[in-house]
Amino acid sequence: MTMSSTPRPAALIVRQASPPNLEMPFHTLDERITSGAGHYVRSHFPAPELNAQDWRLRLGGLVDSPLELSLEDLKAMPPHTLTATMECAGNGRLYLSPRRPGVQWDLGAVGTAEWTGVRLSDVLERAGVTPGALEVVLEGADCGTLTDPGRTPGEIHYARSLPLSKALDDVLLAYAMNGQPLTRDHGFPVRAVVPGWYGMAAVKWLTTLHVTGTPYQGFFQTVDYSFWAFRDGLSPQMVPINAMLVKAQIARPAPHDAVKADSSCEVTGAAWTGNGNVTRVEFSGDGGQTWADAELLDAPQPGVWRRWRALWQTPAQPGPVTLLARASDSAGRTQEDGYDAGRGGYMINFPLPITVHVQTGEA
Ligand SMILES: Nc1nc2c(c(=O)[nH]1)N[C@H]1C(S)=C(S)[C@@H](COP(=O)(O)O)O[C@H]1N2
Ligand SMILES: [Mo]
Repeated sequence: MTMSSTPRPAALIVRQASPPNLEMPFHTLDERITSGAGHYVRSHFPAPELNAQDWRLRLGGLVDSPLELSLEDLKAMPPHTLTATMECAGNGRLYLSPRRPGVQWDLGAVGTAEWTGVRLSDVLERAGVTPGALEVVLEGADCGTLTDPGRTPGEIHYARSLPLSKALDDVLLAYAMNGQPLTRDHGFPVRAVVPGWYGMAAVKWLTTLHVTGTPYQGFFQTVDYSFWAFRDGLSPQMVPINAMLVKAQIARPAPHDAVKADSSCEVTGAAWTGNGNVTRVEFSGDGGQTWADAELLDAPQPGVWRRWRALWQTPAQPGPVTLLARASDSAGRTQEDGYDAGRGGYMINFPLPITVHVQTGEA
């Protein structure tokens, strides 16, 4: 299904030129699947230049037989294709006040793609995971040093771990995006895809899998991409960011657009969650005083956003107006107002205020 007033594909917005950190102009949201060229890029280090012939995936640690697989080996295994919405955990950081350090993402560090590759569980089964295994560490070929949000202990590789249960469930080692080989920016030749989780888990330029019996404590698991969780009535604990929180975003009208007074305005957007399906999207054209249900345009599909639309009767009075959207999911969660500072600039899922300007006459 195509949304009405189809926008032209637009270039990505450059938030940082090198390494490339690029976001989709979210007001161009159109098809459910984002084009490869329209999908945001989030990289901490310069993209390594790997070639398909020499690339190897090494699997070691708590396994019966360590593996070394070529791209051909992977492609000889049963292929699987899945669609996943991936949001950077810092998406929407621009809406935090006071400003938090990090890339100042607007609405576009999110996208949906169809990924093809092999199941991580098939690779793990081939090696034979031994008793006592707890996590799988995924490491990329990219490396460097950072000073923000903390100083790295010299040069490090990008790496994240997954609990064994997630690794054996639905994680893909993908070599294709929307039917094409991965581009360099998206992790050529192979990256992980972790359905329902924020993007930081989807390790690009994957070269190493290591099965461990203790929780991995790497930089991107602790210093970065962790948050203070309040659990069991205890003092807050640092927990690695994992599943995406429920969230709706408005695509059109775009922030600061002019809209015609006393008219019917179509509002469109998308909503996603890491826990089941989005079941409801509500829209407010008056800064949250009143809400009405939006229409969901896509069938439910776990891990994939649903586009939505609402018809908004604009006020007769000219002036600025705040639009809001709020989603709920099948896990019974609804976006909450306010931002928990313990999230440290990540997991920004309060309803984002989109200001538009109502104009009389020629809007
Ligand atoms: N090796 C490696 N993998 C990585 C990253 C990285 O910097 N290096 N960034 C992560 C983050 S924070 C996100 S949001 C996603 C972005 O994937 P994309 O660039 O394909 O959109 O990749 C993840 N995987
Ligand atoms: Mo991210």
